[in-house]
Amino acid sequence: MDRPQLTAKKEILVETDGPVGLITLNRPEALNALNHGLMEQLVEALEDFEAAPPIRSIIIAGSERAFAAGADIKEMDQATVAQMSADPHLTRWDRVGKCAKPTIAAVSGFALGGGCELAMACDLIVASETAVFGQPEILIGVIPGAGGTQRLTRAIGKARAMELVLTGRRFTAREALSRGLVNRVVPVESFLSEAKKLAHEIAAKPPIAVKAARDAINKALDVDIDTGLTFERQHFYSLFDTQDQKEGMKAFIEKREPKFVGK
Ligand code: DAK
Repeated sequence: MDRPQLTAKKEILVETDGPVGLITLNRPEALNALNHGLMEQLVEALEDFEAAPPIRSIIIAGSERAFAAGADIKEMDQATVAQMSADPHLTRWDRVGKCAKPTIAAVSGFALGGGCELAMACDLIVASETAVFGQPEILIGVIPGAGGTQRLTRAIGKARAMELVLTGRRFTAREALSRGLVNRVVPVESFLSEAKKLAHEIAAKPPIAVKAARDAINKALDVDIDTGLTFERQHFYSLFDTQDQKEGMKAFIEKREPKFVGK
C-alpha cells in the first residue's frame, strides 16, 4: 500500500496514499446525490479500509462544486414508509458513523441534507471557503432522517439547530466554523490537501490510543459525566498493555521520536 492506488467503482473513486484511505464521491451529474448504489459502494469501501491494517485514517471527499447535495430525491419521491425504513438502506447510513478508524470529511460546495449528515457522521470536517451546509429537508416536506436533528443539535446547540432545520436555511463554512461544526476552513484549491495533511498527522499516531480516544470522546455525547469519566479511565488503563504506550513514554525519556507499531 505504499504507492497510491486508484479504483473506480462507478459512483465513488477509491484511492490510498500510504496509511490514508481516500473515498471520493463521484456522481457529478447529480451533485453527488447519495443514491443506494453510491451508499452501498461507500460502505463497502469503508469496510475494506477498516479491514486493511496499513490504513490508519480515512477521508471522504466530494468535488469542488459539491460534497453531496443530499440523498437522491429522484430515488425516494414515490417511496412508501416500508421502502424507506427497509434494511440495508438504513444500516448503510448508520455504518458511516460507526467506522472503526478515524474519518475526515473534505467538504467543498454543497453539503446539504444527507450530504451535511454524512459530513457530520465523520470525526472531523475540513471545509473549503466555498462550502455550503444545510438541512433543507423541510423545504421538500420532510425532516432530516440520517442524523441531522441529532448531530447538528449536539454540535451547535438546540436554538441554532432548531432555526436551521425549521427554516432549511443554508449556512456558510465560516458560520459552520464559528459554531464549532467544522474543524477548519481553507482555500478551495487546498481543501483536499489540507484534509490529507490532517489524515496523515492522525495516521502517524498510535492507532490503539487513537481508537480509545475516539470512543471516549463519542461517549461524552451520550452519557452523564461520571459514566464518561469511568469509561475514559478504563480506556486509559487499558493502553498500558500496549507496546505503543511503552514505546511512546520511552521515546520521550530518551528524547527521540517514537516508532509506533499499532500493538
Ligand atoms: N437528489 C437528486 N438529484 C439532485 C439532488 C438531489 N438531492 N441535488 C441535485 N440534483 C441534481 C439536479 O436534479 C440536477 O439534475 P438535472 O436536472 O440536471 O438532471 C443536477 O443535480 C444539478 O442540480 P441543479 O440544476 O439543481 O443545480 P443548482 O446549482 O441550480 O442547484 C442545489 C444546486 C444543490 C441548490 C440544488 O440542486 C438543490 O437544492 N438540491 C437538493 C438539495 C436538497 O434538498 N437536499 C436534501 C435532500 S433530502 C435517510 C437517509 C438520508 C436522508 C434521509 C433519511 N435514512 C437512511 C432514513 C436524506 C435526505 C435528504 O438528503
